[in-house]
Amino acid sequence: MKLNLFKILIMCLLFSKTFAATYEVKMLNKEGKELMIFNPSVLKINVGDTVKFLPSTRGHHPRSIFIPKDAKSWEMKGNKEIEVTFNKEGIYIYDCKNHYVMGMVGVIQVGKVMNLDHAIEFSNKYKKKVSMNKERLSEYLRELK
Ligand SMILES: [Cu+2]
Repeated sequence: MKLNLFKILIMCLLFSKTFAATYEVKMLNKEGKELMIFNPSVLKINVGDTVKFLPSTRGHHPRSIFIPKDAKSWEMKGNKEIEVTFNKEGIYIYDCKNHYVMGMVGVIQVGKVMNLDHAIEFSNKYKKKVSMNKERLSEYLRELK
């Protein structure tokens, strides 16, 4: 009996490693009153989780623009959905290459918040390039912690 419990415990430990979650982010022209938006635009995930960027409507082009030190950047190719696995903890900011001027931006927090000061600094410079929904990124970053 004891041995069985031990086996079960080991199995649980092994499986918990392989049970990384997959999330989906939609790229939308319109959602309610909001135009050119990612949904969800703020995502909190664990290290090792994957995010699929779905081309729900055509013409969007997500790409990372701010990532933690030693993390990998990403960019969508063509109109195909992309899957990104996040192995480094911290805040990631991405936007849509075609609609960033309209404030099409998103935030992913992987594990603990580690680089919030840098992210805010980045956001303050970034919003100079944005003409619509200028405050979106700052608002998104305020949701972290
Ligand atoms: Cu777009």
